[in-house]
Amino acid sequence: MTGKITFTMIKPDAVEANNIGPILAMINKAGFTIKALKYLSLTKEQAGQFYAVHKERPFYGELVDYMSSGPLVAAILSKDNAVSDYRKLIGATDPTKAEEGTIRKMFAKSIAANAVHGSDSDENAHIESDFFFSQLERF
Ligand code: IDP
Ligand code: MG
Repeated sequence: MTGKITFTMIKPDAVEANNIGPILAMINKAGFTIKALKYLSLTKEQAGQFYAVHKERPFYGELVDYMSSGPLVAAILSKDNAVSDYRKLIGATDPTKAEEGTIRKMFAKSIAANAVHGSDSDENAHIESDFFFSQLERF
């Protein structure tokens, strides 16, 4: 069995559009269990730290501004093959390329404001979960 957890955020655009509930419902319906959950906003510095791997990419400044622009929901999700199954559920980074029925196809506004984050590897799922949650906050 590979990777039982993944990390997600419901990004500020989806929170603003009142889509926290519908997105969490899709996550549960797809068989993921919520192991940790919080509602918070990031400072620019925290958003920059979270996305530090993208520092050299041209959209980094825009991404940091956007991810610190309003509250978001952070969560740890559990399921067999959590990382790859969740990437399938959210769809492509660019919502115009995301498949029908995916979270990004349904809820994303643009390639930057694309509704949700999903970890890209088991290693990053753990690093990202540790960025947001202590052991006391996981069930
Ligand atoms: P992912 O979220 O699908 O893993 P990444 O390539 O890791 O995509 O990019 C991280 C985030 O950066 C994306 O979710 C999106 O919010 C933003 N992003 C990616 N590519 C672009 C772009 O070309 N323009 C603006 N923002 C982008
Ligand atoms: Mg990524």
